[in-house]
Formats: sequence, C-alpha cells, structure tokens
Amino acid sequence: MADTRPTPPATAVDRNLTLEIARITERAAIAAAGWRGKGDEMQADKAAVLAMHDALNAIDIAGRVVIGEGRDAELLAFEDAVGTGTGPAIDVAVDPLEGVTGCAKNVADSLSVMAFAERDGLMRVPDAYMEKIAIGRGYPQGIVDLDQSASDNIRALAKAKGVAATDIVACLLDRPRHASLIAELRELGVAVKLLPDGDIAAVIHAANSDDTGIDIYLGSGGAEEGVLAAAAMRCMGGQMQGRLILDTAEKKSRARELGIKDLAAKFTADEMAHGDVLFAATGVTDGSLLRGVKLLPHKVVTSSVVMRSWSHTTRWITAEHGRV
Ligand code: VTB
Repeated sequence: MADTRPTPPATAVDRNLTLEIARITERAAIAAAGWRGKGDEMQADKAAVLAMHDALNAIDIAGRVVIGEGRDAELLAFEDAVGTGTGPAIDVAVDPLEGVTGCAKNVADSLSVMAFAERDGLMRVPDAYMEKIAIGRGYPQGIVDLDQSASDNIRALAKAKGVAATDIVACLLDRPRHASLIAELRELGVAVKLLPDGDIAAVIHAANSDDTGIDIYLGSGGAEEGVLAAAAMRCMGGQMQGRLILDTAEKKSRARELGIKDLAAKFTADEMAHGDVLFAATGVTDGSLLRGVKLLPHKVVTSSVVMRSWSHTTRWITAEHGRV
C-alpha cells in the first residue's frame, strides 16, 4: 500500500528519535530493575535517573529538560541542557521511575517514562497536584469536563457509549483525598478500579479502552505526570483535561513564574503537549501496561511502548539485550 500521508512539517520531531527515546527508557528501566523489591525507593530512583541521564546525553539532540527531577536536582533538573548539543532542538519530559514505591515493593506498574517535543511544546508546571479527566477517542468533543460533577460526566459518557452508568469502568488513584469522589461514583454504580500508583499508565488505559475495559480516568495526581500523560494522549487520540491545584501562595507564584496566566484554567492534552510529540515507556515491574524487565543470565528482556503524535503510531517493542 502506497504511503499517501502528507509530509510532516519542518518543525516535526525527527521520527528516528522514536527508537532513541525507547533506548533511553529501556536503559533507565533496566537500571531500576536491579532495585526491585529492595525496599529502597531512593536508590531505585537514583539508578533510573543516572541511567536515563547518561543515555539521553549520548544522543544527538540539543535538548532541554522541561519536566524533570526538580529545580535543585543533581541530574535532569529543570532547564538542564541534555543530549550532545548537536541536532534538533527538543524539549524533554522525564519520569525515570514512575511509581518508585511499586519498584521498591516489587509490585505492579512501575515504569520508566519520557517524552520529546518540539521546542516549547510542553507545558511547564509547578510541583503540585493536577485534577485530571481522560477518555478514549470516538466521543463528541467536550462530553466530559472538569467543570461538571463526576456524576454528570459519567452519565454523559454512558449515554454517548450507549450503556448504563453501571457499565462504566472508572479508574483513579487509591488515595484518601478521593474518598468523596469514590463515594459519588459508587452511588451511581460505576465499577471503580483503584490504583496504588501510576496515573500516566491510567490515562493510557482510559485512551485504550477497547483493550483495557477502562472508560475514564478521574481524580488528582502529579502535575508533571499530567503533562507526560497528555503527550501520550496526543499520540493515541482521545480527550483529556488537567487543572492545577494551586493551594499555597508558593505554588501560585511558581505557576506564574512558569508563565501560567490563568491559574484556574483547564488545559487540554493539546495545550499541555503541542506540536509533534514522542512518548515512550518501558516497564520496570510487570504491570497492566507493560511487562517488567526480565533479568536473565544470558540476556535482559525489556518491554516498551513508543508513540508519535504526528503519525498516531503506537509501537510495542520487546527488546532482547544480549549479555556477553
Ligand atoms: C501520581 C502517580 C505517581 O504520584 O501522579 C501520584 O502517577 C500523585 O501523588 O505514580 P500522590 O502519591 O501524593 O497521590 C505517584 O504515585 C508517584 O509518587
């Protein structure tokens, strides 16, 4: 079949970086895997950060960290230059070990995650929570909205899907702060899936409802994870909104410093991650999205997903890394 797609714009991210970005999350996941089940979150995170940093600095991009390990971090700090410095200008979002607790306890859904975007393609966010809502593709634009109650969102979604509210599966982080939201969903008879961690994977699950059976992601999680999830959503299609929870003067002033004018604004996936975007994740522990790293005597096996927004391509990559 002839490829009749239009040529990507000059600003698009070089598509060959899809393999490079997967190599980087693979390296970070392999490094973290050595710390699975050791009960040491800090060492697990450190190993993933170092491996991601080193792998990232080996590739030919003029990169800049926009979502990173914090302002004062030793490696992968906000605004750090990354890559060899030669090559395309890329904004980078990293979460070397998403779900550190899951890794330290060796339970499900610990991942290494990263996104690349065109310069200024990723929203800068303060260290804060973000209220999030996400559904898959195929629904009318705007049927769910952070300004509607959870019940109204569920009813609208069920109606659009042609099912009863009791057939809707919602997933959210299992946190005390979600108690009233969970009660509201239960009142409607929604099937609630509670996750210990990992709301990037949760948003991906909601976008992938044919495979996962999850219709909607709701609740609050990290703002940085929100931007990474938005990058994935851009690649997969579907709808997402995020709104920062700026409950202290410090968070508000940091948001302003980062250029956010309307502190109460809802942001779409497109606003959080725009232009051409690449997203990659590699499993550290076995999870609902990806298999964890397999450390065998003669090889290491990794399982990753890599996506690109321009082409809406999703690649599932199993890689065998020989040990010599
Ligand atoms: C989520 C989740 C992460 O943080 O963003 C969550 O995706 C939000 O913070 O895996 P709380 O844990 O404070 O609720 C993580 O759990 C990572 O810590």
